[in-house]
Amino acid sequence: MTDSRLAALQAAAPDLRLKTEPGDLEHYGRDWTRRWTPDPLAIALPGSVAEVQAVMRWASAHAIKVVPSGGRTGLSGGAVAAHGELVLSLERMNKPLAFDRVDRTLTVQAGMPLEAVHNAARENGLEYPVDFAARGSCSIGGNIATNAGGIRVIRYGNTREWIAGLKVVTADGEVLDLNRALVKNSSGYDLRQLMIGSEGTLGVIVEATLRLTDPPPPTNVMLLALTSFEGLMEVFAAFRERLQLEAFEFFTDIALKHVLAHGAVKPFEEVHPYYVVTEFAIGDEAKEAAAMAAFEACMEAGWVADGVISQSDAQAQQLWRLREGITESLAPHVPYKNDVSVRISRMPAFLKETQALLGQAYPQFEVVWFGHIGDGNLHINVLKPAEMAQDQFVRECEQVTKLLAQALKAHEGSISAEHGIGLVKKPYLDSTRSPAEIALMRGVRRAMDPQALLNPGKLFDA
Ligand code: 2HG
Ligand code: ZN
Repeated sequence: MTDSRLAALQAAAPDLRLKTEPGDLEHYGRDWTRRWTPDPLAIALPGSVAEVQAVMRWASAHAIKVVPSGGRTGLSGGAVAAHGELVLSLERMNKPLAFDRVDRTLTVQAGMPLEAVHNAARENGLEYPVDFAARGSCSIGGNIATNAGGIRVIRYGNTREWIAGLKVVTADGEVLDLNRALVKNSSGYDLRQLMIGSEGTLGVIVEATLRLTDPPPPTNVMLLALTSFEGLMEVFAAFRERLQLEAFEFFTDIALKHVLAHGAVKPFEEVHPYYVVTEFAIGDEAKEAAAMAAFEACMEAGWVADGVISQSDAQAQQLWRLREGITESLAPHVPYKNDVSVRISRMPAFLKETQALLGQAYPQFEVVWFGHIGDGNLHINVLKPAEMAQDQFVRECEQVTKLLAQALKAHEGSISAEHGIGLVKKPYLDSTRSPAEIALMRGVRRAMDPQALLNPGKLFDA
């Protein structure tokens, strides 16, 4: 370790683990976006809150920029370190700390993977209900920093709903213990909520107290083959009116083609243009009859051409794989990602307009549509043709994202439904937030991190 700044850090925190090998710099300096060349100063892997404090005190004293880092599964470049920053990885702080049966809370370190959080809750007979495909690799701290959504938002809401308390280390190394798991706390600004979704720009989340809920009811998973895009929201209405939906997700035939090529099991003999995976509570005859009634109503109306309902857990997982495997199956094509949302009531008009817009804009590209249609959230992935240079591809996609951002502004939607703004969507923040809002956000940032040390360049330029 030749850098005198790193020697000073090691002297301040003798047991702090630091890595500077090229392979480590590359591994920890990038996230799933893969667009930027990682170039961090070093990787710090603290084992305690005190070590995180030591890192931030040192960073403040030496004006070193710091990228807080979880599982780096983000898709917006929010965890990239490409300009000599110190990566502050919470990877070693990955343990459950306390369970409280009366409060129904689980306190965990921020580096705990989401799947381990699920398991810890279940070991105590309860459920942490936020869930998505990256569960095995992402960390709860990263989920909180981006207010992650996922496949069960329709039933349980976003991460924000489940955070009872947060422990945060500030830019200058203070510890804030926010809300302390209180149910009621009308004592001024809720700084806990401000931290949620702040993308590592206001503080380093080191611990979280999560609310837990009852285990989910028994459910069935149904896969529907749809005849038209227009019918999509009608099918959603037909199911939501009759059933307690746990999930309602959509994808196209192009998405199906890619997951099947990745080993998923073909659901129907015939090819259909659109598909829905829905999961809903069952358990009594009335609910089962309601599910059949919803299905039959959609068949009669001509919106649905075929359907299959899970007969076992294994089959339910097989059906879910068709939706959850999409991101992984597209990764080799280096997709340009859009993650947009509008109010559910605006979805039919927005879908129609966007489909026309993208049809004209991208005749030369393969465009994959999927997402959490029941939350008004669409993922639009544009695939890079193999022969096209990455730079040119991104430039062309950015032109189209500008048009998409204009459509979102008109429909009062959001350029980032659940992935965050990071670096990727920074140029379009003003399609979703007014100048007055952005000015206030900058003011908050200045108040909490006057030297702009934390996650520099993400969300907006400080
Ligand atoms: C999902 O819903 C994730 O599967 C990833 O949010 C979406 O890859 C994407 O664009
Ligand atoms: Zn998603």
